[in-house]
Formats: sequence, C-alpha cells, structure tokens
Amino acid sequence: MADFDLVIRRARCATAADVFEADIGIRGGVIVALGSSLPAGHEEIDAAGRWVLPGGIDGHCHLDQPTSDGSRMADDFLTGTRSAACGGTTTVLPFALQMKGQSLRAAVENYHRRAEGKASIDYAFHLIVTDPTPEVLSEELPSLIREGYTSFKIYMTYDDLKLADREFIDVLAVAREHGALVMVHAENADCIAWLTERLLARGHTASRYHATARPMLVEREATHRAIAYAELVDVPILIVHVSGREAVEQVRWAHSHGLRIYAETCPQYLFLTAEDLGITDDDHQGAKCICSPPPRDRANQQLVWDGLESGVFQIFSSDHAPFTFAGPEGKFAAGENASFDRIPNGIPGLETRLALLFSHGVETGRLTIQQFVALTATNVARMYGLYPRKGSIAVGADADLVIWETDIDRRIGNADLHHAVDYTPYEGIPVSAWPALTLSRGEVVWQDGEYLGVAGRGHFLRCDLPEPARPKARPEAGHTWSV
Ligand code: DUC
Ligand code: ZN
Ligand code: ZN
Repeated sequence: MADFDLVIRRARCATAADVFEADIGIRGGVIVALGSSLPAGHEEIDAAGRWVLPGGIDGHCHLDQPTSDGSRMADDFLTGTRSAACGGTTTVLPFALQMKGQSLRAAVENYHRRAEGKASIDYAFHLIVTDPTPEVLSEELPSLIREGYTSFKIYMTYDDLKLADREFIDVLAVAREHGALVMVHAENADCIAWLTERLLARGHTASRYHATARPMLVEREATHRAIAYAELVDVPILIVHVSGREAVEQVRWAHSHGLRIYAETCPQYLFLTAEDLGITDDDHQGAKCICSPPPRDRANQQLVWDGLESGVFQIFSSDHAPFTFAGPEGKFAAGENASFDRIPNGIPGLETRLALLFSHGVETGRLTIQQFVALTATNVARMYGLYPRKGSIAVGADADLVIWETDIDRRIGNADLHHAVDYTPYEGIPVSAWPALTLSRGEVVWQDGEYLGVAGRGHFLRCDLPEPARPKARPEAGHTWSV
C-alpha cells in the first residue's frame, strides 16, 4: 500500500522564510513528509521546476453579506469560494455582520447558514460589530472569541455600521482582555458627510466625486484616531485597506513610537487610480471602481508598493465586495442615475489578487518570493490564529498548496473568471503568472483551467487567539485601567 495519498515531486517550495526543493508527501489532507525521493504515492504530480507555494489566504473578503440599500452581493459562498480556488486561494475569511439591534450570535448563526453546503474551500469568520451593547461586550463577544471568532472589524464611517468613539474604545478593551484582533475601517464619517452634502448641492453626482468626497485626509485623520485609541487601551489593531501616503505616514508614525499597529493593503491601491472612477461626469462605467477608501494616483500606488517591500504592510487582501454593474441589485440598485453616494461600495478581486501580486511584485523583482508568501498566506494565518495549520508548507500543516505556472503572457479578462460579477476592475491588465493547480487539503480544486471543487467540502475553521494581538502590557505605560 502506498504511504501517501499524493506525492508532489521535485517541488520548488517557498515559505515566508525559505526556498527549498522537496517531494511533498500528503496523507489525509495533511502534509506528512518533506524530503527527497519519498516513496510512491497513490497519486503523483511532477512539479519539477515550478513554484509550489502555500495556498493563498484571503483575510478580507465579503461574501453574501447583507446590505441595507437594496443592493445584493453577487457572490455567495458557492461562487465566491469557486472564484477563490481558481485564483489559488484556499482559505477565505469573510465577515459575519451584526445589524444594529441584532445579537452578534444571531448574526453568526445566520452567516453559518449562508456558508454551509456551499463553500468548496475552508473558511473562518471575522465579526463586524455595529452594536456593542453591554450584553454584546460582556457576554457575546467573550463567548464568541472562546468559540473561535477571534477577530472583528469595526467601522468609523457608514451610518448603518459606524461606532461612536466611546463604543470603539469599549470594543478595543474587550479585544485586549480576551486576546482578539480588531480590524479598523478608518475614514472620518463627518468629513465625508459634509463633503458629500456640498458636492451634491452643486450637482456633482457622478461616480468620480466618490473620490472627491473621500480625500486622503479623511483616512489620515481616522487612522490617527484609531491608533491613538489603540495606544490608550494598549492593544494592537490592524488598519485595513490602506490606500496611500497619508495613512501610511500614520502607520509609520505608530511604528516609530513603538506601537504594534498592523496594516493591510489591497490590489485596488496598486492597480487603480481615482481616474478609474471616471474622468468626466458622463462616465457611468466609473461606478465599477467605487470602493472605500477610493484608489488614489500613481504616486500613491508607488508608495503602497514601497510599503509592501519595506514591511509597513503585513497582509495583502482582496477586499472582494462584489456587486454587478448591470442588474437591479447591482451598482445602480438605487436607480440608473443614482448619485455616487448611493452606489454600493466595493469591487471584486478574490480570483485576481494572487496573480496580480505575483506578476507585478515577484516577477518584476519588487518582492521576494518569501515576501509574497508572507503577505498572501503566512502573515494572514498568523494574524487570524490559523497558523501553523494554514499558511505554510510544513509537516503537519493542511495540504493547501498551489503549483504556479509562470512565463505566461495573458491579460486579465472577466470572461476567464469564476465569480458571479459581470466585470473585473482589472480587465486588460497583463499577468505573467497564474495558478496551474490548487490543492485544498490534498484535493485538487483547480487544474489547468478547470474548476474541480465540490460545494460543501469546505470546512469552517475555529481561529485560535492571534499571537499578534497580544498587548504590550507595560506597567510603566500607565495601563492600570484594566485592573
Ligand atoms: N469597506 C470594506 O471593507 N469593503 C467594501 C467597502 C468598504 O467600505
Ligand atoms: Zn472597510
Ligand atoms: Zn472590505
């Protein structure tokens, strides 16, 4: 009898730390051996000369998340995880959203029902806390953290989602006490509302004014405030979807003051600019690229690349928030002439995240292969308490692996993608690499252009307490409030 269900031969492996050549022996969905000349497997794949990397972990994507404006997310767990697998992602972390007035536990139960029977790759949930009542803070959050929901996102903007500053601080204190990680959407709600009102009063309703209503300073101010609250409470936080210079400067400032502030960025800040929201007022197509914070300009793209190279950013996520361009529940759910403030925020990107970063980061020499693995898998697993089960190539880890095809010459086209969105904002961008094969727990879910996943085979993952969320706990910093 063969020792292994599958052996990948002569794999050119990269982890966040190392590059090495090995045969990878897989049994029961787990990597059980790394070595040379391993005994025969029941099945064999020859990967000679090709990169074999940990499957991508998308730590920020929205699937089948309820909305409150008449729009509906195009991707559920079926199409979202299909799309992820075809792009080399083997674990997703979407969000269980608490509606104001709803219990957090009810939100989680509802979200499980949305995933069950549909997900074809493994998944965990972040929570979105919108209503931190005393019951939520003292009962629900602590018990959900113990049950494996160890990260939550809070918003500083959007009327239906945002927390008051006092509530923000209360949530941070719970995270500190129970060891969870808080992700922050940092934009100043009042500045956006004030600017939006004035733009609309002048008849500036086109998509492109979305960027005018959310200039970098609103992100800078909120990022600074979030960092100050994290310092006050003594708990690390993760600033999500950082778009450019002004927020980066705040994160650097925090680092220079010894604060553990983590930062995430996304493909839209490398590959799109505000011009993609439209150059003229007649440009309806610009709605396709409405997301928040908005993409900036070329100089800011370069700054974000610099941050990926230099370690300002720990993780690179898609922020997949899928709305169709056409159709009654898509970008124009509020009417075909809807003003920019009534167009749902979000763009698709689950399937294209890895190929874009590999092609334009690794193949151009901007990033090492180890940095790529760290940004797209290992650091994400660590940040959310999934390491070492996920995010690396190691004995004992799940066999979530991607064999990469490089030296290809292709352009991204929506017709080739597997999400349920009728466009990609990255249409026409060249890529020189794409996953040839994706393994999820040792099972092939994508091979040579064919999706082979099975709905419902994905497992829900309970997350451990993330090690990066530990507080500094320096008595001299005066954090005596918690005793
Ligand atoms: N924030 C997100 O994280 N995703 C989509 C839209 C938004 O504002
Ligand atoms: Zn956000
Ligand atoms: Zn998001």
